[in-house]
Amino acid sequence: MVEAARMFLYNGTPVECRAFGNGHINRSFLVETDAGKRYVLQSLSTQAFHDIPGLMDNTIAVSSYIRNKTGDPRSSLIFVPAADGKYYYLDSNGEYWRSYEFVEDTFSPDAPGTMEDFYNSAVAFGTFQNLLSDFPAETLCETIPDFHNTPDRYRKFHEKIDADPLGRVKEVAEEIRFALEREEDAGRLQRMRESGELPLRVTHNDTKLTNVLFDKETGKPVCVIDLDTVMPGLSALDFGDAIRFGASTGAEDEKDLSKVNIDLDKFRAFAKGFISSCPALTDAEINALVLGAKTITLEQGVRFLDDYINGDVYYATSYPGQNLYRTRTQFRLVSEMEKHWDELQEIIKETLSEL
Ligand code: GN1
Ligand code: MG
Repeated sequence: MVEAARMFLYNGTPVECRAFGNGHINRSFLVETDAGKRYVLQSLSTQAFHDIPGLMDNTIAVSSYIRNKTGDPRSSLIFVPAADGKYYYLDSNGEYWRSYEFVEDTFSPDAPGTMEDFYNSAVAFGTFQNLLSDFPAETLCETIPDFHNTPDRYRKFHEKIDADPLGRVKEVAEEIRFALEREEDAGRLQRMRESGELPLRVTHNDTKLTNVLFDKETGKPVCVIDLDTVMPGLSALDFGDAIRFGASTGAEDEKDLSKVNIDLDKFRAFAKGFISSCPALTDAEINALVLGAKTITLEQGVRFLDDYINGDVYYATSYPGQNLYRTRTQFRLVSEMEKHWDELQEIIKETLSEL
């Protein structure tokens, strides 16, 4: 970390560096220099991302595009080049690093955030997608191929079940049954993508509320962060991933499942913020939003369970069994969405009529 901190062209010399943030994949640090400037320094997971130079090209291209379009210097992150002019640094241990200017006077809410934060995050992600509706998608590399290709996630999941490397499969028979009963349904959006019924967009693909910075003073969204998974994708899944995380009444690893429900008021608030700030959405996309929420929540449960069966090698965990608890909250939420299906569809309809 110290080696990396010295390699970026900072304003001043780093004098302090401490752990920062709560991502499951990359590790983040906050660096302070003797010039009083603060930067976020991140070590990027090469297990998740196999093409870091490509990932940084995407990130820089999208961030600059947004800043040029809005004319607002705070509307996307400003990355700092390393001494060789590249936006990443490969250290002597083969670890990749990148760094960006810390955005002062902002905060990123802890899950699940307040109603107002959640509404504002919907505006942030809806605006993000709308700003990128004319971005040349073909110039982006796929930083994780098939990232939200749900049938492909299921295919890999079947492989893990068959391999059962740690003998954990027998412990999770009930969770596996839950996932497999819904396999057919889980592929619907991908099939609509392939048939052209749903347009391909430049999407964020990790629309957790914690990936938005808010202004400390006004509470308004400042910018969307974590562009590692910006790729061509489906708007319904961006919508859905935000719901999965932010409209759940419980934490992602809550152990008491009776606390995990879908907050219909939060769903309504998010739908209003997202749809109203993304006029580019087609009718077919709007009709797919509820299915997007269910699909991505199911997919996320399958991904957590896959990692549990595989020995917890992908997601950072802070205690044994965390991936299994995470799986259960996701599946509980899926059941909640199924139970409230008609109400959720009705909320989308009402939102549209009120616009
Ligand atoms: C990971 O690292 P973080 O928290 O930004 C994951 C997302 C998951 C999320 C679950 C590259 O995101 O896809 O939805 O955990 N990112 C990657 O909370 O796999
Ligand atoms: Mg992320």
